[in-house]
Amino acid sequence: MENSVDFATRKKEKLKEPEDYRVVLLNDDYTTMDFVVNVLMIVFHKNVKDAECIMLDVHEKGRGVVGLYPFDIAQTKAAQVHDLAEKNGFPLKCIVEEV
Ligand code: TYC
Repeated sequence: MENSVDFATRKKEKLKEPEDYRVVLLNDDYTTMDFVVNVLMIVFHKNVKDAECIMLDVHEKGRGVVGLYPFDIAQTKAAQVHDLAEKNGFPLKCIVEEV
């Protein structure tokens, strides 16, 4: 019907969080390439090919977008990166930016 409202769909649309924060990985001179690739696979669920590609891009350009997420998820992933880096003695950093 023309004027009917599908509440199930509307509710779903309303509840969907906007993915408007980007997680950006920063380059440094000390973190190993292998470690960065592993972090990208573990925290961001990248496959090895994509992880290597992102890592090399960050290595060459100084920074690179890893993904777009809702605020809480972006913050959690950044915290996981810092936690893994600290536990392994690397200074790897990533930041969360509003898109
Ligand atoms: N530049 C590092 C090296 O040469 C590798 C690296 C890549 C570090 C990406 C951090 O986000 C990074 N070992």
